[in-house]
Amino acid sequence: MEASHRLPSEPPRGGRPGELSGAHDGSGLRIAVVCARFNGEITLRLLDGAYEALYRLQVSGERRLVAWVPGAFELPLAAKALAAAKRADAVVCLGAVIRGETSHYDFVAGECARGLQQVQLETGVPVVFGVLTTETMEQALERSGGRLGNKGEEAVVTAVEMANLLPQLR
Ligand code: INI
Repeated sequence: MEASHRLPSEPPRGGRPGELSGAHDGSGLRIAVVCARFNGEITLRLLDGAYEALYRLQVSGERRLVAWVPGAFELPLAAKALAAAKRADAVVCLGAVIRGETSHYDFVAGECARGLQQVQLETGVPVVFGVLTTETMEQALERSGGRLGNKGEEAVVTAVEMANLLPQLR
């Protein structure tokens, strides 16, 4: 597996004096997942990966929430509602934007990424961009449980790490 696609499952650095890092330990955390139905063949695979990581990092069943939205364009609004209501310590957003023949892809992918970044900066709640933006379906399959890992799984690891880091920074 290429190094750049490795699952970030190594314990984060932070052992030296003055270093801070978020543990990969989800026990006690509330993690919300928002999943887009568009390109559902892919997003279901991302969600499977997310569930695996939630289990592995010990996020308990009653502290998880999964919400479905129509497409990636709707992810920021749902993430904002969850984050603003303080229903989660981190929000994981899953989607798949696959380039078609029109410029629709650019608007959906761009607005989704911009919106999710805006939500986390405005609310202070980590919002993770678990959205595949690919040229082809094959590339999306490779990154959703294929030979290049699973972006949904990686997104949950990032969410747990950030949710554990942020209280230490405040
Ligand atoms: N939504 C996606 O999640 N992925 C796509 O690839 C996609 N494309 O290419 O059109 C897509 N479109 C729908 C969009 O997210 C909204 O649901 C729709 O425009 C209604 O607001």
